[in-house]
Amino acid sequence: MTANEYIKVRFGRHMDQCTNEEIYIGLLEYVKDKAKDREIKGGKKKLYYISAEFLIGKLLSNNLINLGLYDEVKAELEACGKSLAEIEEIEVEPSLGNGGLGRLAACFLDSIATLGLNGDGVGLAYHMGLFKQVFENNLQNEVPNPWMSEHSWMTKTDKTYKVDFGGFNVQSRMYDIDVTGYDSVSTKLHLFDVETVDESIIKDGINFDKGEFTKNLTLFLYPDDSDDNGRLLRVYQQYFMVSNAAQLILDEAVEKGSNLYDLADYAVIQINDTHPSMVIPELIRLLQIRGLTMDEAIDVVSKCTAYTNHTILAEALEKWPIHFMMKAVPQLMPIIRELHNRIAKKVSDPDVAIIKDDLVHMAHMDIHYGISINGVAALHTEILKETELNKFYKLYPEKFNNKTNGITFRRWLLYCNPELAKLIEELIGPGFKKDATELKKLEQFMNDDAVVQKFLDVKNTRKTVLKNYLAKTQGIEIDDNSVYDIQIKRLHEYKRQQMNALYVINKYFEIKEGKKPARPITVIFGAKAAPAYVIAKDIIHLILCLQEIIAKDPEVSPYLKVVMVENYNVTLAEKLIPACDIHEQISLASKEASGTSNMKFMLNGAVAIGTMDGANVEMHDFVGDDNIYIFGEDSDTVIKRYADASYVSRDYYEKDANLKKCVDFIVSDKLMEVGQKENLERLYNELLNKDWFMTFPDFKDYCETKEKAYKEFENRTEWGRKMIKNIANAGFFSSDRTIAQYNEDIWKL
Ligand code: 26Q
Repeated sequence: MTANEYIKVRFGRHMDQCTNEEIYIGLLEYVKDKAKDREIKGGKKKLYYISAEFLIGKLLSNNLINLGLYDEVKAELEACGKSLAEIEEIEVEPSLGNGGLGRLAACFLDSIATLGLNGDGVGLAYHMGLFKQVFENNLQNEVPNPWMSEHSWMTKTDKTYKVDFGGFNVQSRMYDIDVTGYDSVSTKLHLFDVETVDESIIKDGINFDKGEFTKNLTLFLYPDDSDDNGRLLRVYQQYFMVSNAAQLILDEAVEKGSNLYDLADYAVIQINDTHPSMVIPELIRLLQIRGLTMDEAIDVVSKCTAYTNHTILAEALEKWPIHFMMKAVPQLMPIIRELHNRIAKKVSDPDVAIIKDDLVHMAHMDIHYGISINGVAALHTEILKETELNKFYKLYPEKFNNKTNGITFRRWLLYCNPELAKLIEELIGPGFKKDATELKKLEQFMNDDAVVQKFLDVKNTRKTVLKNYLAKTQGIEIDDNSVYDIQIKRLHEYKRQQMNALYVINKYFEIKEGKKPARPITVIFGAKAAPAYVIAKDIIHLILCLQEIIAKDPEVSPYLKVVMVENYNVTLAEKLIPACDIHEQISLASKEASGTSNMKFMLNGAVAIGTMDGANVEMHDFVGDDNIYIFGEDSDTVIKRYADASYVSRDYYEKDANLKKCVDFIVSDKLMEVGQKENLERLYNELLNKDWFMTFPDFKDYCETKEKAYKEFENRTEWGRKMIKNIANAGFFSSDRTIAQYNEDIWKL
């Protein structure tokens, strides 16, 4: 049945007689039906990828592509005067993630299904995704971001579980989203909700009664990847997630014939950061209830779980106070103490203990009792082994391994940049869609100027698409003849958006002094800050103030434009990335575990300016010095600076007149005209007295490197070659490769 026929049966009318809403609903149901036909038959062993975040993005087009229906449906729509783009606008993006970790989980699900692996995702059905960001008076405001509706990709199942907390219990229900593999099977994302959830307790903005757990448990995704507000509620959420997961895992294993002693033959669990770590004690608890001894249960569970670390920021490693755990999940504490005691008997060093200073160290539990611990880029894994987790590495060298992140090329090339995908297919055939390493064949065209021009043409097309999109959706005018320089990621000091802002100030002064750039520059930011992360919000304020001042200044505005897009999300990323010329990957070396937007930009023919951090290091290995702009201190230098506490930001400020001028501008009268004194002064003082993420030592090199990049951008043909070099070497960063490695080394499905 075609989509048209389906819609006719569903609404009793031909597509051209239906509203866009009806067509959307019709297509959604049509796709769900098709996905069902492809459900994986399921082998004995199954992967459970448990994650507090799945940043899946809109699903209609993605599913159409993966099911091979995209062209057909697009044509059917066009035949009756409709466009798929219009229909897509009706779909609301479910923002069930903060950033990289959540989007990675979504890319992984796509690749798991595409490779035909027997693996499902397990997470939570947050009613409000991450907050919606609204700008007012150059400040970020947060408002609720509901996404669930009657017609949804989520299907209600009849699976319900009881989850016990200290003093009360709740009933859960499982909702499923089909995950369609590309030209392959479909698997599932299982999202659990509490039956008693109550949206009416949300009051003014994103506030609600934090004490009413049975009503608020699944209302919000935690918007904090940096501060520790609402921590107790987070423990409740995490336990709710893993108790459901554990019950599901045991049910499914038993159904397939497991006697529970052989659970490891039926289930492998990937723990995405420490948010699901309580699955270990919870499984042990449930196995004991089902008749195993503590010894037996620990032995069984120790063969089933693997942990992925996504951060080396010590403050982001989860440690829960015992009194929290006793209040929320008292039934787990005897088990956690037992797990702790067994280790303490063997290893006396308190640094590797599970319980220390009345805190439960989630990562420590994962490492002692799991089969694998991996970092997410080569440098990150090395740093874990050599510094952060060195003592664990010495205990269990065989458990440590690297799995460099990846992205799904279906969403981040075929869908978001069809013009580029088409050009690539014309040049090297369609093989790259299934085997990303075939992109390497593009290198043979690097010296063919006619082909190079075609890549430049595609980029220009996408720059115009972005220009029109921003005009229509955000009321922002940009010049598509300018160079698009883009930094999009969560707002965090270690990612150093503040350094990019200082660069903008530097450029503003240059233009004021008569040094005009060869071509106008458009600096685009997209970032949400955690609502309680004060300095992050001050940085947004600074950027928005700069945007206003520069736009209003006729001397500067023809040459420089700053744009902070509102409510940056997956949908916006899909428009920004194909249009980008230069992307900013400027984290302080050693701090960004991997980064994944860097891979998306590379695949879309943008050139990075970046530090030797995260996966940038591997990108540099592939493309060489001429095709990526590397600057700044390396991770060894940075790690040493922290170790000897030798960094004093004020010294740099006082020695470098240009830097001083830029920093002082933050608290200048000019900025105070449009900004808030309190915010700007706080940021200024933070930089001057702390600058914990060391923007000052890298600033000069950063400015010079950007000048070099802008200059080389003017040699259009040479730049086109750099673009091709990047695209041709992006194959390694396909999540199909990453997932194949997880399976080969860890899951063994
Ligand atoms: C922890 C405790 C309490 C509240 C919130 C959190 C929390 C929430 C989200 C901690 C961390 C996160 C998200 C982390 C994250 O997105 N990390 C990114 O993961 C990517 C995928 O591996 C990497 O590419 C990025 O480098 C890394 O920053």
